[in-house]
Amino acid sequence: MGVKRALITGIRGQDGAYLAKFLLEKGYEVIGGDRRSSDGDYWRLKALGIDKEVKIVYLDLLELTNIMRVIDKYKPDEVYNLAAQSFVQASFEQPLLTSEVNALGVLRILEALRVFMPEVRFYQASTSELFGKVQAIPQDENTPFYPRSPYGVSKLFAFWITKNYREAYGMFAVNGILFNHESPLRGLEFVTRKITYGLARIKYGLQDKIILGNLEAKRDWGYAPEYVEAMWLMLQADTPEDYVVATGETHSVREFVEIAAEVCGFQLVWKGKGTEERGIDQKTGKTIIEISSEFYRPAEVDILLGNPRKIYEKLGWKPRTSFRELVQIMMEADLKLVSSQVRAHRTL
Ligand code: NAP
Ligand code: F7E
Repeated sequence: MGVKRALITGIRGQDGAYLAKFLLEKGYEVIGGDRRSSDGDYWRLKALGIDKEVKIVYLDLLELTNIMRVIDKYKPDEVYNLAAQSFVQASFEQPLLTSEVNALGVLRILEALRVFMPEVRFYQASTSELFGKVQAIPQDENTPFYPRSPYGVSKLFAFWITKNYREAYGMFAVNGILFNHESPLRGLEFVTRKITYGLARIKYGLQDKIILGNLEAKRDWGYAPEYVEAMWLMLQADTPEDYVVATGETHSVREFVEIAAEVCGFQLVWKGKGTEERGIDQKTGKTIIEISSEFYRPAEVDILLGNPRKIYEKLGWKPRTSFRELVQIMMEADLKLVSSQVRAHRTL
């Protein structure tokens, strides 16, 4: 068999970059679908040193004819649909756009594949947000869904339409139900990166504090480069099935802040309650964390905790990075990044 060709939608995102690197290392030819934007900087691909190796094509999930042309032209062996409006908070402000991209966008791809390449292997980026107001702890492949945001609801449609195309047309179409996964390439608006980048900037005197929302929310946080490997394994399996991908541990936003602050060298103490609570650095007496209702969600997902037993038993995947190591990796990367930004600014 010749070189395998993979099409990754959402190539500019965190997972797009890590998956592209992983597949290139496996000898794949990687086609990266990118919705056009005025900003041509593929910073994540550059950070991984693969910006020259990925063939970028315009691919917007809102445009069926665009999807059809790309699939017909490149005829990929595997399609990884990672493109999405992926920020839960924004989905409350842009529910229609979120649904157009995350729900109907998936159907557009599946229809194009059904017409041009029904033999393709298709991966859909499903999410632990499907469990939302959780009906069981921990959550596995049999736990009923109860999404709590327009994002979660849009992904519910995507989950079922993927399963439906598998059952109705015999397509190799699978859902990876991935719990939160983070890295130094995470977008700055997600809470983990907001904390590590914000603390690094405080450390270097570039900002005074970080303003957060609900510190009690708990998530099952894993390390993104390991999660893209799980996506690939699902498409190499003998039969198309859906899998939960998680660490099997849950931690609060508060714990994330505390470990990140410690790695950064702050001595964090908490004072007050609710939106009046403050995180103070004991060494300087300065407030470095504040709380604002602006960052609370209209409907919150209080706790996510996944059970990855099925993927371990059937495909041999398991997480390798602990929660503390993840926070440390992200905090150290942001300290390095901000330090280089400060140096670059000084030499201007
Ligand atoms: P991400 O960093 O937000 O990347 C998503 C990418 O989708 C972005 O590059 C974005 O383009 C692109 N996109 C948005 N609208 C599009 C459209 N209309 N057409 C084509 N591309 C579009 O997200 P991620 O963290 O890598 O996550 C990858 C996928 O996994 C997403 O589907 C997400 O919902 C899902 N997921 C993520 C997690 C997680 O913890 N990271 C967990 C479960 C599931 P721009 O760069 O131009 O904005
Ligand atoms: O929020 C709380 C917030 O925005 C995590 C996406 O990749 O994972 C991600 O969705 C928690 C929530 O991620 C702030 O209320 C507190 O409880 O980092 P997040 P998310 O909503 O879990 C899932 C699996 C996906 O599929 C999504 O695509 O942190 N929180 N204070 C805050 N969150 C943010 N963003 N900002 C705060 O200031």
